Amino acid sequence: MYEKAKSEYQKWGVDVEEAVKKCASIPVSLHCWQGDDVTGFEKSAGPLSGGIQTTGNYPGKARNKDELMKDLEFVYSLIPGKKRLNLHAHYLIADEAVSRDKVEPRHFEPWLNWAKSRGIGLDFNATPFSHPMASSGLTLSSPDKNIRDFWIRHCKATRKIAAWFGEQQGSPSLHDIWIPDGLKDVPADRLGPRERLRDALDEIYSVKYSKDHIVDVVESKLFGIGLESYTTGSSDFYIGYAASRGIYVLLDNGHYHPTELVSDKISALLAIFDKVALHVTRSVRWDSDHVVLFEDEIREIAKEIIRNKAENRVLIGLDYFDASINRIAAWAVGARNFQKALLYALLFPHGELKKLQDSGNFSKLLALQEEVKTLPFGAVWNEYLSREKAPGADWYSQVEKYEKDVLSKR
Ligand code: RNT
Ligand code: ZN
Repeated sequence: MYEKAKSEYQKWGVDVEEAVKKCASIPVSLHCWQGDDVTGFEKSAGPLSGGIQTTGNYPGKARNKDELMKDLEFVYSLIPGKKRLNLHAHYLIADEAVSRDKVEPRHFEPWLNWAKSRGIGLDFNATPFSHPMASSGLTLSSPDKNIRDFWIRHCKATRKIAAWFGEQQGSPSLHDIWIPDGLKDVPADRLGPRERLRDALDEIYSVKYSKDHIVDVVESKLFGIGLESYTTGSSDFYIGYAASRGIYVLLDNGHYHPTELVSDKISALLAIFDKVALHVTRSVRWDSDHVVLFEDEIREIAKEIIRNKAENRVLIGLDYFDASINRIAAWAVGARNFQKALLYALLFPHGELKKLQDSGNFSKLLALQEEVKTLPFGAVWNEYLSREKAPGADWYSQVEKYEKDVLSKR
């Protein structure tokens, strides 16, 4: 079936062997937080807050670093392609309680060793939510200088850790700042919080690191639960901020109005910035962070990465958390689907289609784009899985076994 598929794609000028090889080389950062509903390992871990929410109470979630690492190892074995791991600051490993503004590289040494021995690069996130100092809904844009300073110290500490990862692992670590800051009801001052956020970020980024070690990004949002009327870190704010400060933006496709598409934003940013980062997710009516599907917008995002030859410029990460189903399955379904989207995009005759657009032949362009959709993609996907030593469509039986042997005993 693979040989047959290859010759079908050949007719469209698509080199399938090349596509399969390329797909295996594009790094995708798996989010650690699907494994435990964004809880983390802090001694005083409280409920998830900051306008985001996991729903569901499926049994078997990872309760400590050993369980999370074990689950990740299993999940990685179910997914083809080149993997990274995206950690949050509250996944620190320490015997004692450590204040968020005092996290240090040594608290992440076990993670680095674990990742290095598996050839996995680490990415990192500041964690300015699920914390008493974030209980007002305002962190870096708070009017309270104590609160702002606390989170400035936190973000400086997390950037230091990311830069250390980058140095140790030989590939830059993506450092993402997302803050929940916003207001539930009609603001009396919209500019003040944004000016405070700007100044806080300036203070955080005044510490300079090599670009070989860290890639700094800021992640905007539309609104959070309980913070519906105003978001300090809006898209406009961060694009302007990043452009003027020589850093980058991260696009989370759950963070826009329902008819705004991240697939369209990628090229808008690539025309201006040399990099853009992604959080790939699925929002159902709101930023619900449902498991990623193999659906139109996800394929379109992948096409934008591939057809612009931007696989080294678009830093891909996943970001969703579903606690209502087996968490391993949630991780694997979403990650396998994004792999599918990448491979699907790599099998598109982009050059031909672009020529049709540029020559104004829009009838043929429409006709061919629709024909490409039914080429024998499944046969190539199966071949890709077997070359990557990842299981085929029967992978779920392994999850059932893991659930019986491991998760059900927790
Ligand atoms: C929240 C952002 C953010 C978080 C993670 C846990 O809306 O998407 O990226 O999901 O940092
Ligand atoms: Zn996100």
